[in-house]
Amino acid sequence: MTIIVHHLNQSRSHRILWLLEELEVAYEIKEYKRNGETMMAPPELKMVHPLGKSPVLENTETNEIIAESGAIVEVPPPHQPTTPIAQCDIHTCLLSLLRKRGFS
Ligand SMILES: N[C@@H](CCC(=O)N[C@@H](CS)C(=O)NCC(=O)O)C(=O)O
Repeated sequence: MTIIVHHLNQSRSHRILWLLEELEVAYEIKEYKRNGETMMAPPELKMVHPLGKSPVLENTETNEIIAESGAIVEVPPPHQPTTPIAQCDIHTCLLSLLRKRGFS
């Protein structure tokens, strides 16, 4: 089984990399670079996400593709956190990131 994170630089996709690292799940990164002038994602990302957004998680064994960082965290098919602590840590992390960006 291979997990691929379709990762855009300077994006919330970092949360998913953090998640997989914390869970010690092996994964590969497919990198996409933002356009230096517009800061938009490159068109190639639309091959995996209709709106060209990141993060996207792909399971090459099941051919499942999940978009939306919240959904990836809530329903990570091959690497479901098995302990409530793992789930709690993930949400704490997301919450603190949102707070840093001015959301309450
Ligand atoms: N609600 C989505 C938002 C996805 C999203 O907007 N991603 C941004 C990066 S944080 C993106 O791909 N932007 C590139 C673009 O719009 O061209 C999620 O949480 O995954």
